Amino acid sequence: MRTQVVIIGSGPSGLLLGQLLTDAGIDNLIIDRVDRDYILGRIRAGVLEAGMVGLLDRVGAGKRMHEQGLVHDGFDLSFSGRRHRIHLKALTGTSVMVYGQTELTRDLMDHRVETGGRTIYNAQNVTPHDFDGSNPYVTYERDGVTHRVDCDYIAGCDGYHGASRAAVADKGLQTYEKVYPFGWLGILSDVPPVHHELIYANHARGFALCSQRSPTRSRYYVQVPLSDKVEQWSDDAFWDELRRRLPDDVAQAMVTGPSIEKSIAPLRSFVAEPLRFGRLFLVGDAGHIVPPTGAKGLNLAASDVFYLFEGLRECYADKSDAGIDAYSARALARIWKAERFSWSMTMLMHRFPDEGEFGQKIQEAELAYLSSSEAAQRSMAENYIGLPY
Ligand code: RFL
Ligand code: PHB
Repeated sequence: MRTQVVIIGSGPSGLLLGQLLTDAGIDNLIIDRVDRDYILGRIRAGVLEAGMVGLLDRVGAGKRMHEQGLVHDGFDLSFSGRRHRIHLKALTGTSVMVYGQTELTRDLMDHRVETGGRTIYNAQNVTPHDFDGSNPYVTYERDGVTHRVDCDYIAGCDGYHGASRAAVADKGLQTYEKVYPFGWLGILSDVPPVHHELIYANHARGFALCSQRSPTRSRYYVQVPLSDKVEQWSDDAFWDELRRRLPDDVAQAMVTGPSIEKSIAPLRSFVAEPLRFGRLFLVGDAGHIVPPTGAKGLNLAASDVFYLFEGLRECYADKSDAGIDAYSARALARIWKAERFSWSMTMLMHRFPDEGEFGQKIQEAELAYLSSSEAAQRSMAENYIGLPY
């Protein structure tokens, strides 16, 4: 089989890139190691920057997002028993869209089918080959048979544990990493959100986040030690702990109910450099991870996709390599700024076991400064709504 671009991974990065390429008349094939339902079972991101919203509109997959997504003009920081609103819209002129990654992925998958895009699911041992030369190809196994797909380029959109970054590990790849000593225990529940916007809470017992998916579905998180297991946390224990970390008025207004999903995600910052190896490109979580505190992971994947798509389009339409030559540096410039923001918001909002009372006092001082300085709020808002690309 032959195609122009093989995309490894059918997460948001792979699907968005595939649709942009299809719309530009560039043939592509997506290969994923699991199936559609498995991918749609992952509960992940919830906050979309305007850049991501614009890309979904551009590929014609934004209809349901505009019907069902929630436009948020701000969010609250909670600390010392009170709340302070960061007014995104007033500070930057821009809002964010709250729409679940699951729904966005479903929309992109459905649109791909409608527009004739091809996806191979349940492919084992997906492996990129010969991307250093001019005739790369990808092999995979399915039902015991090995298949080969020849192509011009390979986009590694296969997430943090994928095959693409593994294939370049011994080719001069440099990695930068910070692992945080805690995780987020998250639950999804069909109860109305406690507040119409998100609340990020700094509390002596640890961080908490009140998020949402719709007017009837809430997503909540609490910081937990890495040693905690999800089985240790009954729904009642989760709700009790969440309420303890929120101001009284919020805790009292909280509507609780059974969880429909519960999981623990470790927090890490990670960047791989460079993001291009000959005709293979690393895109999205395959190349970098941010802790979820700044809601940046999915949105960074979207800017990578945009830069790579522009480069590939120039290759085919203009016979120019300038865009793909610039891909790694352009993407990394934006990635590091989002890494900085995600790290700083993580440091500001979580309890660090080794920081002690000094660390807590510094956090309180920074939060007090934030609530009194419009310049500090504007800086936070500018990063939260997403830097331009
Ligand atoms: P994905 O979504 O991991 O998709 C990768 C796809 O590749 C497939 N795959 C393979 N296929 C073939 N061969 C292999 N060897 C393969 N290995 C893997 C997988 O099956 C999968 O289908 O990466 P992608 O597309 O780059 O998307 C990245 C986002 O998923 C991620 O950055 C966000 O979810 C991060 N994130 C958030 N981002 C935001 O922008 N806003 C948020 O509010 C936000 N909240 C979050 C988050 C991530 C979280 N967790 C669980 C890590 C909240 C949480 C709790
Ligand atoms: C979510 O709704 O899952 C969510 C929202 C904001 C974040 C992280 C996760 O910063």
